[in-house]
This record gives sequence, structure tokens and C-alpha cells, in this order.
Amino acid sequence: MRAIEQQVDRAGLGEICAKVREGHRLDCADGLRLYQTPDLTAVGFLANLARERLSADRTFYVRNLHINYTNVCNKLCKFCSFYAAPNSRDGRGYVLSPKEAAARVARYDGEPIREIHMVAGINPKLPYTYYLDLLRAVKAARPGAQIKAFTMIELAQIARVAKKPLEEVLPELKAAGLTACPGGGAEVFSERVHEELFRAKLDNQGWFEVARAVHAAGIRSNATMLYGHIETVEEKVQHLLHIRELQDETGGFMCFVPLAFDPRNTELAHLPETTGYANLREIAVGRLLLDNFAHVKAFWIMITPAVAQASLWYGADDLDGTVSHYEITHVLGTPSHRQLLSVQQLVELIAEAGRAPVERDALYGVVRDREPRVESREPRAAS
Ligand code: V47
Repeated sequence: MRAIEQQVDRAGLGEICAKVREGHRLDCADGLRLYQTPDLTAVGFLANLARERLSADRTFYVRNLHINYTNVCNKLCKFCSFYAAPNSRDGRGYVLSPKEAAARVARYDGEPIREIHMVAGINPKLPYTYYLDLLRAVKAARPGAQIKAFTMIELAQIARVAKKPLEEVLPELKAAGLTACPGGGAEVFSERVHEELFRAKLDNQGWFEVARAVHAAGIRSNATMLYGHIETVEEKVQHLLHIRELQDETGGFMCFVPLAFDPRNTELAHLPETTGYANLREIAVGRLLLDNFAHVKAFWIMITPAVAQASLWYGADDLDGTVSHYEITHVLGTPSHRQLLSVQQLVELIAEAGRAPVERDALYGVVRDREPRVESREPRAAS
């Protein structure tokens, strides 16, 4: 037996290792065990087996741009430092007009941006036409880029102000320029956490219903999990199993994105920041439980480029992108981490880790491939 396999056995992960090698699905007890063992190297080894089976040594990145079109939000989530409450008089609230959003895009003229990521607060004053005009204006400013916009929470709000069912609204958003949806708003699928931290927001069941409608409309999306606040290990495992179940049903998810909670300037500012150890584990456990997800993203802006680079051996096969202007956790002049990596820097991070950089678009279409060393294949069907 190889030393690493002995280590996996010593960590109590022998049975999970056999399941991973044979391509069998992991269950709730396996998930708990992966969270409980202190031996992160053993967990990472297993996650890397799953990662290499799906993506070989390929690591995806995208030339992208984030636009947060309004910070006005009536959901008042305790974990959020981004929002300005409607009618608050502190002067922080803003709304970008479609023209202003297009001007943001125009700042990047000459850069071959492939994905424009747009999410924002739930601003009750915005009418349906605003969202259509926003998409049209941004698309017109950069027809060659795909727009990945609106979390499930925003989509529920858009349907509300449109006074039409999502089934009618989604094709109209698509026609206006929407290509895909980001994974935000999922937080942690637990009634307890929902009640405690984001009570005013669409509940967990609602998130699933919107995601189902999105996938039925032929729009692909991501799924996130916000960790590092008040959630328990059991709640995280349940979260992952819920999104795995929905993926079995719809097949519409592209990527799982664990989001590290940044407590600064929030109502939970007394909590510590997540550690590199915790960040790597979330990526690894996500990779292992979500056997029907093609990709797992290390969102470097939250976990630092250094930890994101290491995560390429702990289950991640996507480093997101050049991400300029990330405001969700960038407030009051305290940028969470670096706000911008050049393509050259991303490619160097990937190559130094011994992985093959692949430039992608918002739908994981390959823009530029860099000689992958091993063959990759699609995720297996659910067993
Ligand atoms: O839903 C809010 C999270 C999300 C904080 O799909 C926070 O590729 C950390 O959806 N600390 C919005 N996170 C961002 C989002 C996203 C980001 C990157 C990639 C993708 C993707 C999607 O940001 C929210 C919430 O879960 N968030 N506050 C905070 N203090």
C-alpha cells in the first residue's frame, strides 16, 4: 500500500477512498467524516482523484468583469456588508442606470472580456423594464461577452415586479441578453440559518423552485454555499446533498462555488475570518460530494490567490477570473483582498501549480486551450 493510502486509512477514510476509486456516490455519513477528520491532506488526496477524473489537469479561468447595479436592498441579511437599506439616509445607496452600467463595460474596451457577472441587492423601486434595459445596454456595449446575471433571489423579485410567472419572464430576459445565472443567494439551506441570518429573503424551497424554472428555460446556473458563519457541519452536508439532488433532476448546474464568509463590516463582525485550512476543506468536500457537478470554483478574491492556487490540488478546477471591481465584500475603503489579477498572473498561478490553464467563457466553452496532459471526461451519471 502506498504511503498516501496508509495515511487515508489512518484518517478513517479508507471506505470513502474505495467508493471514490470505484466511482460510487458518497452519503451523508461520508460527508460528516470528511469534515471531521483533521487530516486535510487525506481529504485533499481524495478530492484530487475526483477532480482529475473529471477535468484531468485542466484549470479554467475567464476574463470577466463584475457589475453590482444597485446596493439598495430590502432583505437586510446579517452576513452582508454590501447593502444600503431602502430609504436609509446615509447616502450610500446607489443604482446604476443602464447607461452607466454600459459605461462601466466601456472602461474595458480593448480587453477581450468573455463574461459579465451582474448581481445586486433587491431594490423594490426598480421596475421590470429596468432589468430588460440593463441587459440590453450591457449586451450592446459588449456583444462578444456573455452576461451571467441575477441570483435566484433577484429573479424572484424580477418576476414579482413583472407581475408574470418566471416561465414568461425568463425567455424575455434571455432575449434581452441573459446567458447564464450565478449561484448566489443559496447561502446555507437550513431553516435555522435562514431564520437567523436572512429571514426576509426567499426561503430555501423558493430558491430551488426558481433554479428549476431557470434550468427548464434552458439557462444554466451555478450553486454557491456561504460558509464560515453560524452554520454547522451537518447543515453544510445537507446543503450539498440538496443541490446534488436538484442537479440529478435538472442537470442545469455548471459549477459549485463555496463562498468564504467575510465578517468585516457585517452584523457578525465578531466572528473570525475563515482559515486557509477551512477554505481548502470546503472545496475538497464539495468536490467529493457533488459527483454530478462538472466544476468546482476557487473564488480567489475571497480566499486569496495563494490558497486558491493550492486548492487546484484539493478539488478545484476553476479559478474564476480577472474580476475587476468586486463590491459585495468591498466596502468603506476596506477591500477584502486584491481586486484584480491579470490574465498573465492567473495563468502563472495555474502553471506553477503544474496544471494546464484553459481560458473559458461563461458556459465553460473553451476559448483557449493549453495542451492538457491527460484526457478528461464528463461527469458520470448519478448512480
Ligand atoms: O449570495 C454576501 C455572498 C453572494 C458576504 O456563481 C458574502 O460564479 C462573503 O453570487 N462574505 C453573491 N460572501 C456573490 C455570488 C457569486 C460570487 C462569485 C462567483 C459566483 C458564481 C457567484 O455573496 C451572496 C452571498 O452568498 N456574500 N455577503 C460576505 N460578507
